[in-house]
Amino acid sequence: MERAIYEAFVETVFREARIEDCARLSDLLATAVRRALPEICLGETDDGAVADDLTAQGTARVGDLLTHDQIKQTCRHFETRDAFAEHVDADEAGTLRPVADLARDSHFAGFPATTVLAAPNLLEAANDPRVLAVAERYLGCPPTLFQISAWWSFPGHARRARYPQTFPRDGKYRHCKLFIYLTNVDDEAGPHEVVIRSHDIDTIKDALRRTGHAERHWPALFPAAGYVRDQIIDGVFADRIKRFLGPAGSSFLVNTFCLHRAVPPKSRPRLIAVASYGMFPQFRDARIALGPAVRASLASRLPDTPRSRFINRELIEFS
Ligand SMILES: O=C(O)CCC(=O)C(=O)O
Repeated sequence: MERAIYEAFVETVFREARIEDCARLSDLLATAVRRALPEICLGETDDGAVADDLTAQGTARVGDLLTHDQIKQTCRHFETRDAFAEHVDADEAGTLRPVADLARDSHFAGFPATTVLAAPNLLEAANDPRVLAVAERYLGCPPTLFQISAWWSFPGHARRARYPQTFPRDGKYRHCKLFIYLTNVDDEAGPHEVVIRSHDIDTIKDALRRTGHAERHWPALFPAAGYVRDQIIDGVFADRIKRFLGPAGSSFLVNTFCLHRAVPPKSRPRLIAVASYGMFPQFRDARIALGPAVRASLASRLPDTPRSRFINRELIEFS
C-alpha cells in the first residue's frame, strides 16, 4: 500500500509540474532514492562521458551489447512467436496473430511482454553493467528497469502510424530508453530519429528565435499527450534531427522526453528491442502482463544481489 501511494504521488507531482520545474524535481527524487538506498549506489565509474552526452544531447551511443551469435539467437526466438498489431504490449493491443499475417496488414508486430522477457539475451543486455552505470549517472540514482519491448515495423503503408511514427515526447520525469537494433537499419528500414537537445528549454527557445517562430509555438512543442506537427519540427528543428543507422546490434540510449520517432520503413522491415529506465516504475502494464510465475522464472538469469533486485523489481520476482 505504501508503495502504491509513493508511486501515485510521484506520478501526480510530475503530471502537474511545469516543464521548467521537472529537472529540479527529478534531482530531488534522485537524491531521495540515493539516501534511501546508499548500499546499492555505484561509486565513480568510467562512463561519465557517455552519461554527459545523454544529459546534454539527449542521446548517446553505448557500443555493442550483443555478439553476432546472440543477435541470431534472439531473432530466432521471435521467428515463431505470435504478436499484436501494436508496437508495445498494452491493454488495447488486441489479439495475437502470426507475424507473417501482421506484416501484410499492420504497421507493427509487437510481442507480448512474456515473449520479450523469455527471449534470450535481452534481459541480460538491459542489465549490462555499462548501460546501468550510464543510466545511474544520468538519472542521479540507481535505475528502475520498468519495461522491455520488442517489435517489427513493416513497410508498405500509405499512411504513417500515429505513434511512434510521428514526433511524440514521453513523460516529463527523468528517464531514458535503450534501443537495440536486431536487424540492420539503413534509410530504407525505418531508422530511429531524435531531435537533439529538444529536452532543453533554452535550446528550444533559441531555436524558436533563430527560425523566426513566435514564442506562441511553445505549447505546441510540449503537447500534454500526443505529437508535434511535422511543420513545426521541419520549421524549427530541421538542423537538429539525428538519424540512427547501423548494423544489427547497434545500441543507443535516448532521453525520450526529447522529440523522437520511428521513420516508417520504405522497403525493409525492422526488428527492435527497447528497455526503459526511470527513477520509479511507469507503465505497469508489463508487470501486470507478466504475472508472478513468469516473474519468478526470470530470477535465475541475473545475479541475486540487492542492486539487481532493486533495478529489476518491476520485471522479476526474486525468491
Ligand atoms: O520505433 C522507434 O524507433 C521509436 C520508438 C519510440 O518512439 C519509443 O519507444 O519511445
